[in-house]
Amino acid sequence: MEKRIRRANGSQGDGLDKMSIYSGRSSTRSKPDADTFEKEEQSTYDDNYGAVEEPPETPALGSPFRGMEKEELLRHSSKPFWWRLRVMCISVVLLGWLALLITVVALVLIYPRCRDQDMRSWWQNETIYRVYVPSFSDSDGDGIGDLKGVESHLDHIRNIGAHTVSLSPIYKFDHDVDSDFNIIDHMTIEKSYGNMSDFESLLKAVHERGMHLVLDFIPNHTSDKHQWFINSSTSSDRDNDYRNFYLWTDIPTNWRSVYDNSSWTNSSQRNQNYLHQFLPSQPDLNLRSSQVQEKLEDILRFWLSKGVDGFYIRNSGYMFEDYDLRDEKKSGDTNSTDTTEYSYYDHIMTYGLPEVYDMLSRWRTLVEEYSNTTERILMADVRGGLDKVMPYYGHYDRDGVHIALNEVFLPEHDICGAPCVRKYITDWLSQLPDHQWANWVIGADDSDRLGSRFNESYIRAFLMTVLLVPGTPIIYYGDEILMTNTDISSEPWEREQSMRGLMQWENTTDGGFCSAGSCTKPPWLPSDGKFRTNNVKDNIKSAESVINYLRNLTTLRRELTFLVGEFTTAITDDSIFSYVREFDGLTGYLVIINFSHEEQTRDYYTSHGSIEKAATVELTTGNDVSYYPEDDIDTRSITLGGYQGIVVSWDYVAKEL
Ligand SMILES: [Ca+2]
Ligand SMILES: [Ca+2]
Repeated sequence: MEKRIRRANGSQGDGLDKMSIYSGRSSTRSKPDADTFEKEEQSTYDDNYGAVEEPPETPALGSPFRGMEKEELLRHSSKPFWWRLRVMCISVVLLGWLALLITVVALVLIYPRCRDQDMRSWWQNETIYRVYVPSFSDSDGDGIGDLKGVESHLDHIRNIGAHTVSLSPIYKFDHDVDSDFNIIDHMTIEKSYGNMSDFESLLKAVHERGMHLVLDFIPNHTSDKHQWFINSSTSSDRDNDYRNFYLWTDIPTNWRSVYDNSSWTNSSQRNQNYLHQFLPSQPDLNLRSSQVQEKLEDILRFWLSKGVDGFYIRNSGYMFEDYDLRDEKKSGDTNSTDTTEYSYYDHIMTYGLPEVYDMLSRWRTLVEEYSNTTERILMADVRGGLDKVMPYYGHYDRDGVHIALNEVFLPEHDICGAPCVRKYITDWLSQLPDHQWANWVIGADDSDRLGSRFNESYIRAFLMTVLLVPGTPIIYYGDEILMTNTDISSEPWEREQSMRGLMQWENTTDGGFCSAGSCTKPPWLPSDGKFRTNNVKDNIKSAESVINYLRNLTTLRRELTFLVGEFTTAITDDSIFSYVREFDGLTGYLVIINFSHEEQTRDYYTSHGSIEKAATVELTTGNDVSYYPEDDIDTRSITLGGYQGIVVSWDYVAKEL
C-alpha cells in the first residue's frame, strides 16, 4: 500500500521534476509543450490506472508511455512483463553474439590455415655467401686476403643477392703449420687478416647494409701451441688445472686420424698420449670437461657480445669420443685390408656420438640468450646419411642447430640427372623434422668448385632448381662467375688449396686480388691466370652472364611465394624435374628443368591442380630457351631443350571449397 501511495504521489509530482526532464533533452523546449506533456501524462494515468488498485500488465494501444516522467517509466519498466521481455531480448542478443563467436572460432579452426607471412627469419630468407678470407681480397698488399678486403667487397656480395656472409676462421693461428684450424687464441684476430678494429668495422658495415655475419667456430681441437695445451702437457698431476682439457691416455686405442695416422701422439713431457682426430698439431679438446665447456661458452659469448649473427660449427661430429676408449671395428662398407686407413673402420667410437647433439642443444640455448633483437644462429657440418644429419636439428625435444649443412650435391658431377636431383631434394625435404628449415650447399672450401664439377648449362639448370626450392642456398665465393679449381699442379700445394683460389675480380695483375696501391708481396697462392678471361668486372657487364642470372634467381627467391609457399613436385620423370610453389593469395609459380640432353615437351596443366593454362614466363636459364621473360605461355605444352629451365607464373586463383 505504501508503495502504491508513493507511486500516486509520484504521478502527480511537482513541475520541477518535469522541467528537469525537459532540461535534459532541450533547454529551449516551450512551456505549452510542457503543459501538453503534463496533460497527456495525467490523462493516461487516469484512464488506465487511476481507477484500479494495481496497473494492468500491458499498456493500451497507441503511445501509452509517451510523455511519462522518468520515475513513472521506471515503475513500468520494473513490471515483470517488461522485465521478462528485457531479459528475453538481452538473452537473444547475447545468444546471437555467442553463436556468432562460436561460428567465427569454428571457421578459423576448420579453414585451411593462412600462415603468418613474416614467419621466416633472416637466415631463412637470405642467401649465404661463404668467403675463404685469405683468398678473397688483399687490402694492404701483403699477399694475404684480409678483413678490410672483405669489407671492400660487401656491395658485390649484396648485389648478387646474398645477404649473409660466412667467414672462414679468422682467429690467431699457428703459422708454423699455416692452418687456420690450428687456433692459438679464439678471441684474437689473426694478424695477417687484420685486427679487432678491422673486425668491428666489417661487422658494422655488414649490419649497415642490412646484412648478417657468421663466424666459424672450431670446438673439436686447438693448436698444440694453444696455452691450454701447453699447460695440459706439463703434467697429469691433480694440481694441474688444465690436465683434463685434452684427452690423454697411457694405452692408445686403434683409432685412426682422418689423415690415416694413429689418432694418438706421445707427449714426452707428460709421458702420455694425446688424442688428435686430425693432425698431431691439432689436439682434441676434452668436451666432457666442464672447464672446457665453460671456456668454449666464453668464446661464443665474446663474439655474440660483439654482435655476430651466428656460428658455423666446424667438424662438429668429431667433438666426442667413446668414454671407455674402446677400439673401433672394421667397417662393413669397405673391402680394404689396410688397417692403417681411416676408411677401414666404422667410426662409431669417434664420430657422431649422442653427446654431440647434447652439446649443440646447450649452445643453441646460449645463442638464444642473445636473440632478443635479432636471431643468432648455429650452422654445423655433418658427415653421413640423413639419419646422421637430421638429429642435428634437435634431439629428444631439444633444439639443435638452425642449419645442419646439406652437402648432398657437393660430391656430384655432371651425371646427376632428373631422378638424382629429385631424390636428393625430395628426400631432404621429406625427412626434415617438423618446423625445421632446409639448406642447399652449392660450394665449399673442401670440395671441387661448382665450375669444375659441372658445365655451365648444367650449372644454370642446377641453380634454378636449388635456389627456388624451400631452404637457404649457401654459395661459395667465386661460384657466381663459375671459377674452377685453381691449377696449381706444378706447385707444392695441397689439393684443397686448389679449391681456395684467389678471387678473380678483374683482368689486372693477380686478378685484382690485391686492391692496395702497391702490393709488396706476391699472393700467398699463385694465380693461374684464368682471371684474364673470367672475372667479376667483365661478367657484370654481360646481361647473359651467370652472375646476372644468379642475381635474377636470388631476386625471384625473395618473392613471398618462394619464401613461405608450399612446395609440390609437378612432372618428375627421367628427364624433367618440375615443381610448383604456391601460397594462398599470392602469385603461383611452376619451375621446370630439363635435366636431359634432348628436347622435351610436356603438358604441365594437368600435372598439378593449381597450374593455370595461361601463364607468364618469369625467368629462363638463358637466351637459348625459346621463351622470353614476360611472354605469355600455355602450360599445356611447354618445350625445353637439353639442360634448359623456365619459371612461369600465374595470378592466384581462389579455388572453390
Ligand atoms: Ca692483406
Ligand atoms: Ca674430439
